[in-house]
Amino acid sequence: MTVIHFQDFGKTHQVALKQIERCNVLVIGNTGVGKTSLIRTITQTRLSTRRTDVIPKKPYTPLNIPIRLYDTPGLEREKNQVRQVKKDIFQLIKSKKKQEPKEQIHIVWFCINAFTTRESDIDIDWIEKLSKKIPVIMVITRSLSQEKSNFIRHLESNLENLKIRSVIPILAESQESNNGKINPFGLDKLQFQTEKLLDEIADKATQNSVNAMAEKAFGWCRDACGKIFTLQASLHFFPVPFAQTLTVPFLQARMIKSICKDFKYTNAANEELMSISAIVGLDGFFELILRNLPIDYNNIQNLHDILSTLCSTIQQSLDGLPFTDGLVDAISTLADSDFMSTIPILTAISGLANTLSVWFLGYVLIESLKEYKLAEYKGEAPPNLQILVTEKIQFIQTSMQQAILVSPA
Ligand SMILES: Nc1nc2c(ncn2[C@@H]2O[C@H](COP(=O)(O)OP(=O)(O)OP(=O)(O)O)[C@@H](O)[C@H]2O)c(=O)[nH]1
Ligand SMILES: [Mg+2]
Repeated sequence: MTVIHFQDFGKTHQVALKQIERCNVLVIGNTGVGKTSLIRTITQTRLSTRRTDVIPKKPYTPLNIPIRLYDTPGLEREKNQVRQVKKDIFQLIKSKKKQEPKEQIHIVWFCINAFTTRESDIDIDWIEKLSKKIPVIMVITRSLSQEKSNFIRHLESNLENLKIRSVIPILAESQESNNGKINPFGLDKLQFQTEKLLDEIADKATQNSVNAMAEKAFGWCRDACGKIFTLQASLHFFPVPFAQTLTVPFLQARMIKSICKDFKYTNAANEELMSISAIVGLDGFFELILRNLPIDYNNIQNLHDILSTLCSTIQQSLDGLPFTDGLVDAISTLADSDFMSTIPILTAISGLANTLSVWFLGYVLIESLKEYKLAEYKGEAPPNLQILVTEKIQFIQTSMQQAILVSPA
C-alpha cells in the first residue's frame, strides 16, 4: 500500500494558510544527499534522480496538498559552481520576496547526509546567511535508524547557535540493510515541524509583500514632491501663469492614485480618492511649524539646514511615537535631494510647507494601505481607508503641535 505523505498538511493552520495559500519549500543540500528523492516521495512522482544541474523553473506540487517543493542543484562541486548555485538561490529568495505572500519562498529544508558526523562538515556560514532571511529546518537524509545519533543530539542542543529550528532524521525511500529492509520514516515529523512554523511564515510573508508595495509607492511620493517643490520654488523667481498653479492638486491626485494602484487597492471609487486628496489643510500647519523651529533664520545657509533642524526637533520631541522614525526618514530623504541645497531660504518656505504636506499625505496613505492590506490578507474585514488616513493625520498634527509649538525652544 502506498503511503501518502503530508496528506493533511496545514489542516491545523488554516488561518496561516489563508494568507500564504501554500507553503513554498526550498530544498537545499550537497550533491547526492537525497533532495530529489525526498521531493519524489512527497509528490509521488517519478522524478529522475539524475544530477540536478539548475534550479527547475517550476516547483513540484503534490496533488491537493498545499505545499510546493523547489529542488536545487547540489553544493558539493567545483568552487565556482557552488558560488553560482548559492547566488542563484539567494536571487530566487530575493526576487520572490517582493511578490504576493503565496509566491514567496517560505522555508528551507537543509539536507545533510546521515553519514555526516562532524559540525565542521556542515556549511554553517551558509545556513546562518539563509536563516537571516527564512527559517531553516535541518533534514538528516538517508538515516538508517530512528534512534538519535550523538551527532543529532549535539545538533539539537545547539539549535540556537546553528540558527536552525529543528533537526529531523528521515529515510525518504526504503533501504535494504544487513538487518533487512528499512521502511521510510521521519516524514511525519518533518511535516509537523514545518507546520509549527506556518504562523510565523505567514506573518513574515505578508509583511514582506506590504513592505515591497510601500517601497514602490514611495517612488510616487518622491516624484510628486520633487515636481511640486520645483514648481513652488520657481514661483518666486518667474511669473507663472495661473493655470500652472493648478498642477499641484493634479500632481497630488496622481500620486494618490498611483500609490493605491501599487497596493492593488483597486476597489476605491474615484470619490474616495478625491476625498483623501481633499484632506489637506496641512500646508498652513507646516508653515507654522517651520516658522517656529528653534532655529536662527539669519544664520542658516539653505533649506537643507531647515529640514535637518526639523528632523532633529521631531526626533527629540516625538521620540517613541509610532510615526516618528518614518517621518524623520521621509524628511531626511527630502533634505538630501540635490535641489534642496540650491534654493535660497525664506523665499521658499511656503513651497516647502506645501511639499511637506503632500509628502506627509503620501506617507500616511502608504501606512494606512499597509494596515488595510494586512487585514485583507488575514481575511479580516478591511478598515475604512479614509478614516485611517484622517486619524493618522490628526494624530501627527496634534503630536507635532504639542511638541514643537508648546515646548520651549
Ligand atoms: N534507499 C534510499 N536511497 C536514497 C534515499 N535518498 C537518496 N537516495 C539515493 O541516493 C542517490 C542520490 O539521490 P538524489 O535524490 O538524486 O540526490 P540529490 O540531492 O537530488 O542529488 P543532486 O541533484 O545531484 O544534488 C539516488 O541514487 C537515490 O536513490 C533514500 O531515502 N533511500
Ligand atoms: Mg537532485
